[in-house]
Amino acid sequence: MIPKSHPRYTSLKIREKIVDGVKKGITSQHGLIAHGRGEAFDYIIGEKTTAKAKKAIEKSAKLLLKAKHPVISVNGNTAALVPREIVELSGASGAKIEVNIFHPSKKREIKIKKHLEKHGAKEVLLPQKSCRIKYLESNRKYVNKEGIYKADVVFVPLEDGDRTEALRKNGKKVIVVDLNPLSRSARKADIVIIDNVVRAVPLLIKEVRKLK
Ligand code: PTJ
Repeated sequence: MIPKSHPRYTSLKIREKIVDGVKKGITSQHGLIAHGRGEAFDYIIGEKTTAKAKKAIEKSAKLLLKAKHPVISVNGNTAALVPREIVELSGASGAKIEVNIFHPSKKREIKIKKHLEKHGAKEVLLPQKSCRIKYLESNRKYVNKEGIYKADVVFVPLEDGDRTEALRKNGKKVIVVDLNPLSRSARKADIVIIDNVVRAVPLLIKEVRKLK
């Protein structure tokens, strides 16, 4: 139990969600390392949403609402940190939810899907081996025909490397949430929100609802 009086209470509670995600088989062990990196950047920005991030959130809400086939891409870390919020964002924006993970595991994909359903998702798409996007070698190339494959806008909360670039080469607009402004995802996105997903996604839901 973390005492509420602990000066790092919020940060430690978020960390606990990731550890829980690993225990449940939703988050990969690599997700713990990724989270640590994010924490370090969050510490530097004062663990607050910056004015620049707020502007990016406003632009993202507009882009999501303008899209014909928006999709929210969910990995093991996002599923552990903001499952209910992902479902809410999907409901508010009309974006589909699709599981897309870097470290291949059919079992984990299904666990993420069930976890999101437990939090209210009606439909969660899974990647299909028969359907892939171009310009990508990793497991992230497998997508769902009704989801990322035909999406015009993809919302990508925190992930590794080169997929943002590949998605763009496949003709999609990409919104990224990443605490590291130097990451490939952050640099290659159409819109980048430099913020923690635990703060950015609730603000994005609010903005989408306001615009609607
Ligand atoms: O579930 P999988 O198999 O798809 O794996 C997911 C991870 C995140 C493990 C995988 O994509 C990975 O290894 O990512 P990286 O290369 O460690 O990059 C993760 C990025 O997310 C880094 O730039 C971190 O700074 C950033 N990050 C971590 N936690 C957060 C974050 N950005 C926003 N909010 C966070 N909570």
